[in-house]
Amino acid sequence: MRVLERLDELYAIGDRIGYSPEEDEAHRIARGWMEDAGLQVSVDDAGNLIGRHRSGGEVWTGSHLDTVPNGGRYDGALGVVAGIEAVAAAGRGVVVVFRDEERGCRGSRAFTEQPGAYLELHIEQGPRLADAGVPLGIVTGIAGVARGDLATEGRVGHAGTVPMQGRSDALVAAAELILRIRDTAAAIEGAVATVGRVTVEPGFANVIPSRVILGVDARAPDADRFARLIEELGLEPGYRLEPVGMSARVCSVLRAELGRRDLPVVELPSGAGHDAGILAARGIHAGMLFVRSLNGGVSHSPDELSSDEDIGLAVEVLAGALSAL
Ligand code: HGY
Ligand code: MN
Ligand code: MN
Repeated sequence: MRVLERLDELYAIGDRIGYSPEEDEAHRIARGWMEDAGLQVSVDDAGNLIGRHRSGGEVWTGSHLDTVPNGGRYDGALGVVAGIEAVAAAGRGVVVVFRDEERGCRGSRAFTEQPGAYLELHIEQGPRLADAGVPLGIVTGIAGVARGDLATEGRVGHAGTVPMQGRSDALVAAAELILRIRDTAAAIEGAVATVGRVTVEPGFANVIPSRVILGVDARAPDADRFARLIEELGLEPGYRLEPVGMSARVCSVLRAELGRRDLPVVELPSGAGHDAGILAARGIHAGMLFVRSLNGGVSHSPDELSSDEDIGLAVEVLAGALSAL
């Protein structure tokens, strides 16, 4: 299947950090695929790649081609490759490739067009569909995400001469804070919090740390729990996207498409952030179709996996839904 071959071609580039030469290379390849499909190609000021079917239509689809370091084969890329197929099959509509989704949806936040509707296919990146034994799912909403730093202070000193009693070690304090962050999120149903980055100053093994900065990612499925989590963490987010619902209109078209194929309808929230969330927050009718993750739902990892059969079905449902929208 051409979709799988194209996913392999993109994966072979390796890491594609936002606005890197590798992301540029992926956009160059995708541009060629759009042109081969007869789409009219343009690039906006943020570097988002747009392919318009010559028959017109304001129903958009797409995703992103950037990745996290050592990421998976499907995150983002599947929605782009499948989107090109689906717009070509539907004979109308637009496919967009947003820049730099992983570091804060920079491309979609700078995007200025007003699609009539937007539908993104994405791998689930979690275990829910596999646990339910179904290939596809309809996303009901996208969790709020807040990212920011929390710091601890200590008293710098010589690692060999300062007695353990009376030390003020910033990294020991950070270790205690990381456990408090974990417990705070665990106490709020559906909330998650992660410390993905630890910066130790001055960072030599023979110096008692004077300061530690923790990079925190905190998420929750609705506004109340999101606000509570941020407050209880004492986080001042440098990046904050509120929880957002998906379009009822797009969800009902997806339900109909699954029903037409006698497929079970499972609806689920997304813990991962997506470009669709940026558009939905702007009032655009945005929705998402998830395809089942295998391997326990692992993502942001080379072990990310979906089956060829599920992907083939997802492309079909996407094309049908774009036509129906
Ligand atoms: O971090 C996220 O939720 C997404 O993978 N960018
Ligand atoms: Mn993604
Ligand atoms: Mn991702």
